[in-house]
Amino acid sequence: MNEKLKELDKNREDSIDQFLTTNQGLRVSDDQNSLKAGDRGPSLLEDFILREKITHFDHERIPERVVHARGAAAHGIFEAYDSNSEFTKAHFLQPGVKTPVFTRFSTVAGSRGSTDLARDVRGFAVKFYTQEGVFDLVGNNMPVFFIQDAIKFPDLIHAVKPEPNNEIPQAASAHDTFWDFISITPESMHMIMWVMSDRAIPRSLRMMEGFGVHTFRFINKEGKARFVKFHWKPMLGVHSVVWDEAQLISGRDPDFHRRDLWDSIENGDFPEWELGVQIVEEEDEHKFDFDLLDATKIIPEELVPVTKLGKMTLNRNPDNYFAETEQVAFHLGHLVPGLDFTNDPLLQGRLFSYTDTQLKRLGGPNFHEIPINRSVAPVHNNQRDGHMRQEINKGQTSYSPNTIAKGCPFQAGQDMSGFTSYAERVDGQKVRARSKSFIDHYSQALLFWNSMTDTEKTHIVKALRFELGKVKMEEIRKRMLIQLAQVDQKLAVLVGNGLGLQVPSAKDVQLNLGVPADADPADYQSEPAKSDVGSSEALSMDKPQNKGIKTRQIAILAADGASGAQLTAMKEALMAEGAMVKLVAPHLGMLKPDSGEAMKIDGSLQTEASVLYDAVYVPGGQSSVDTLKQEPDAVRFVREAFMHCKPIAASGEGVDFLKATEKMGADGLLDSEGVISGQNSDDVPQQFIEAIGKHRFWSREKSLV
Ligand code: HDD
Repeated sequence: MNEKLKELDKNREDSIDQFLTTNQGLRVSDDQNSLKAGDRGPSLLEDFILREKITHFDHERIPERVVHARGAAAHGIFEAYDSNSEFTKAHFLQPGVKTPVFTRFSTVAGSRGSTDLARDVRGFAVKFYTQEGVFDLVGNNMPVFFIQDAIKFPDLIHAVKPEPNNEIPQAASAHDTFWDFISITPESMHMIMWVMSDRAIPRSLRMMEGFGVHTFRFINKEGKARFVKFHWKPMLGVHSVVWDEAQLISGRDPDFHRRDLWDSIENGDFPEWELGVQIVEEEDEHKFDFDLLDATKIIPEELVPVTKLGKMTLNRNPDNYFAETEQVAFHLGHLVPGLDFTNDPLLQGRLFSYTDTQLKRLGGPNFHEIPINRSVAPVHNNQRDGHMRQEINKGQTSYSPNTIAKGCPFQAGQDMSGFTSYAERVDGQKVRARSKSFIDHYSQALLFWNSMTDTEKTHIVKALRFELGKVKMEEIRKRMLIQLAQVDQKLAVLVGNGLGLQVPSAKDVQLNLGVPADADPADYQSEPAKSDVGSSEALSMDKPQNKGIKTRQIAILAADGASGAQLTAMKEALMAEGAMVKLVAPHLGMLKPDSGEAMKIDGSLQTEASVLYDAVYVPGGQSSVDTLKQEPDAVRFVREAFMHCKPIAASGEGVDFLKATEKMGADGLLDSEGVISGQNSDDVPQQFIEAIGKHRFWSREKSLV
């Protein structure tokens, strides 16, 4: 058990074999009836047991996070690799050091009860309980952001949240206010490419990358500073679902991502990520054609590769959602020696916002004492009192300097792990302005577009058609087409085709942006995209990742009379590769195969759908196949798997079922890539496993580009 989990133990409560008590420890003899004046009479005010129970209930809710309200989290461990000391003195990054972590993933726009499958950025926040204090790496699953300056954050969030008059739509950016804002915020265009890409609809939280977004600093023992950008790389590869599937999952299982994270940890399939950094020497700060302080820019991995620092393994689910996942409080200002900030104006504003929001959300300045937030490094200072103070500070003094307590608690020098800010030279006039080095808003949006495969480009075009299709005001759609044309004319035309709109001509750009007359044009304009931006392979997800099929969810679709031999052979082969196999049948209970013992059915066609699975297999057995053909839900199961480009396999008579499905709205199914149909059933498992490893077969989709 890691140190943080041990520390949490003293706060854990378990009611098994215990008496029910009030909060004062009084045993309660009747928790079902309130105290009344006669059994048909009014309840009595003196019933302190009733009052305590109801009062506590009345106060159960705290404000949800103003952004990132919906999330799921897990405990784990981070183990540093061998080679980091040269770059940072941070203790948790020294060779072999193991540090407890608590990691929370989230969507951004939706409320606490919204669907996991919203098209949205995902938060990726990691709390490291290091020996030198808490370090929070509060990032996202996309490496850039919508805006360059924190002062615009409330506007961005007001625009994307449900509209204030009718609180519609929930957890969706597809509405007028969001696109109104975006259409006159060119700096958002790079991020828009990411959010409209498949990155915004991950297959699972375990298959997402994470990014610190801003440029931070590493400081080593000698005091040498370097710029760094943080990356989390999932060991299972980076994968997404398709948009139609995301929408269906939102109905079938809005907890899809949360459940997947929970289940995989319960099953012992611990999610893992490698942490890495792109390192830039201080003297190279200005060698790029973008500004390292601009959070709308990446450093292409081709220019600066990612150096791996260590591995995070999430290996324990929380015991209590509220106590841990809801009350965890992240903050960029939770920092340890060996790390420091930069002057990125988005980062600088965040440094204020996170403490402020915790004060509101968790109710006072003692949120660091809530068990999940407590540092494992000892805490001693002269801060005192406040709502819900837990610590019982001893002694006469709570000030510094003092003599009565012999100067305690002491300040620590650098050699005692004391934090000192990096002594960056700062020299400038006080101005409310944006650096001209932030002005190119389109080149990296084009870099992203160029780096996508045709499939990924098609998905971006469709996403934009969907989002802008939900926008009611035509002038907003047109302004968006103008913006997109600044990135790539073809992209704008393709989106325009879907909207039935011509791309307005370039000379209308300024006119149509609707820039307020008194605005500073620098906030709204950009240099045109550079012509030679090239592409970056690291940005595409549509490439062989060779990560196997571990933890992939596979449905075996069968009915009574299915071939016991084929079913068992497939199940065993898949499980040997670490996949999770579920038997789905028309009814729950036991399935009687044509040979061997009855098998437990994991889900019926009433509760299951292929969108909840990565692939589907139909074994032979005439009577099984005959039954399935009569079940519209079984046909739909395979048809949807086909539409969503998933691997499908059948053996023996199972192939007849695929033929029947093909006739019912799945044209070309049997000849498609990723569909394995073998009368010779022995080969099917191996081919199926290879196909699942490829995730999706996009050749089934109509390309738009
Ligand atoms: Fe933020 C929460 C990530 C910009 C203000 N943010 C929050 C969370 C994540 C991020 C992952 C959820 C933490 C959790 O799980 O509890 N935020 C980002 C990233 C940003 C970013 C990667 C840009 C690079 N955020 C940003 C700005 C501001 C905020 C510019 C304000 C000026 N963010 C907040 C907040 C939240 C928050 C209001 C809401 C709940 C919380 O902090 O604890 O303070």
